[in-house]
Amino acid sequence: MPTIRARIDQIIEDVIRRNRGETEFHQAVREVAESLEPVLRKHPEYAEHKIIERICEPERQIIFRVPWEDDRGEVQINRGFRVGFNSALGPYKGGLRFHPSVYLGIIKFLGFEQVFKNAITGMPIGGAKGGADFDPKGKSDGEVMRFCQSFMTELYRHLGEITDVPAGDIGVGTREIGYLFGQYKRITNRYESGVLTGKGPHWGGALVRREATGYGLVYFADEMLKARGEAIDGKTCVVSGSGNVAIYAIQKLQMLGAKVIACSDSDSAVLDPAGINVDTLIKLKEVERKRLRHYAEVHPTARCLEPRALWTISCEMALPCATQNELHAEDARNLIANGCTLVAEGANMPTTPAAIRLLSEAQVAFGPGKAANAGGVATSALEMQQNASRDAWTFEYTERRLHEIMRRIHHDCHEAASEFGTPGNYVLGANIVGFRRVAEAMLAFGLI
Ligand code: NDP
Ligand code: 2IT
Repeated sequence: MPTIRARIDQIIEDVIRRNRGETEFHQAVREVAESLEPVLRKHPEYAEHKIIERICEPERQIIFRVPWEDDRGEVQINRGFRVGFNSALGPYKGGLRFHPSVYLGIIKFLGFEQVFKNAITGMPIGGAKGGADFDPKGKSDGEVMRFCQSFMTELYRHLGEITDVPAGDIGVGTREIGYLFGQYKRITNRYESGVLTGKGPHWGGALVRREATGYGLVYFADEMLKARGEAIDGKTCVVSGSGNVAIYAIQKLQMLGAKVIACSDSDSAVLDPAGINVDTLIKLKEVERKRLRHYAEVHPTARCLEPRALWTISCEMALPCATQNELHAEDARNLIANGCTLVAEGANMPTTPAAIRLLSEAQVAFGPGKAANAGGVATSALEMQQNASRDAWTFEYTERRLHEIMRRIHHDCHEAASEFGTPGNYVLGANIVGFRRVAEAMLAFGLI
């Protein structure tokens, strides 16, 4: 019999061999698998039934051609993806990413993470992810609409409110969800509200879904601080990105009394010692769809830096909210040297493994995305619940539900880390909570 450690190493090796070149997927699997050694020791039945091996193999992977016509009448071709990773706990659930960097390895890493994240929410949702290598930047509304219509013309046959329910991610917001929903409705002859989440509030969307990931992230960070006898009020923060997650994280941080002095996009970081103005961010990024550097034209107190210079700014809290592997070991060293005591991930896998190690060694509180950014998908599940009951809740009630969910997620991850002898290790806590819930359901279902 191989030791548990050898068995885990073999699982990782097999994933690398069978999914060649998909480096982000390998990284996500390694991070989870390596933390599960104590769980397999406690639950030999998980190893016996090859639960980790089965979880690492997506239940289904769909890859399809997306042809569309640009404004000049030229034919364009993109590649669309939907990976239904695991449906042990509910219908496939997870966002769609439209970004030129998208390929199967990115969608699989995101889908894999989503399985555990969704389990951690405690809601009845399985894990999935999808998207396309389409770049919405610089495209007209008409081009985005034609792309979304073509994308849905293939994808619709794989979806359904109790089969697979996509939502937004990078490059996919309410505008894109609108075009996708419109095409789904037209092709299927069904007003099936629960087939997509992140819809506009006037056509079946939940209030708070737009704010949910950012707000939830800050609620989670708040719980992490409370566990250390600290509070958000008065803390100086930097937030990377300036999209959906970043904007509403900044807004909630400010509501709780923190001072947010910097954010970024892929071209620049903006440092504004007077405090980032969220109204300007919303106008620039959501309404005008402009680059962040224009922020400094409106606010003379602000200056533009290189995007990566964000992590050299002195702060007490850092929230990476842009994309995967954006916070490197060198950035972690700078944050530690400058007095940062908390990092919580709004993005999926934004912190490299080497950076996580350095932060943990320096006793920086670290909130992994699977737990810290789960408020977005949890509120998607609340949207599904409202759609199923043909109801619409108030902003206040929905936000209260989100807040309770984030408190419970923190509590569960904190407890699990302590149960396995590593109090304060949220990476381990989150992986254990998520894995155990999926594993128990898979055991109950037999070999499927
Ligand atoms: P948006 O498209 O709204 O914003 C993305 C932001 O990140 C933009 O500022 C963008 O800058 C920046 N960014 C994206 N890709 C890169 C890159 N390769 N290099 C540098 N900067 C980049 O996306 P979201 O805010 O929705 O998503 C941000 C992160 O949060 C992602 O990791 C996503 O998976 C994760 N997430 C999102 C949830 C949601 O509900 N939307 C839920 C949970 C996690 P630019 O405009 O220049 O590209
Ligand atoms: O990464 C994520 O959790 C999301 N992009 C949100 C998924 C969802 O279904 O709301």
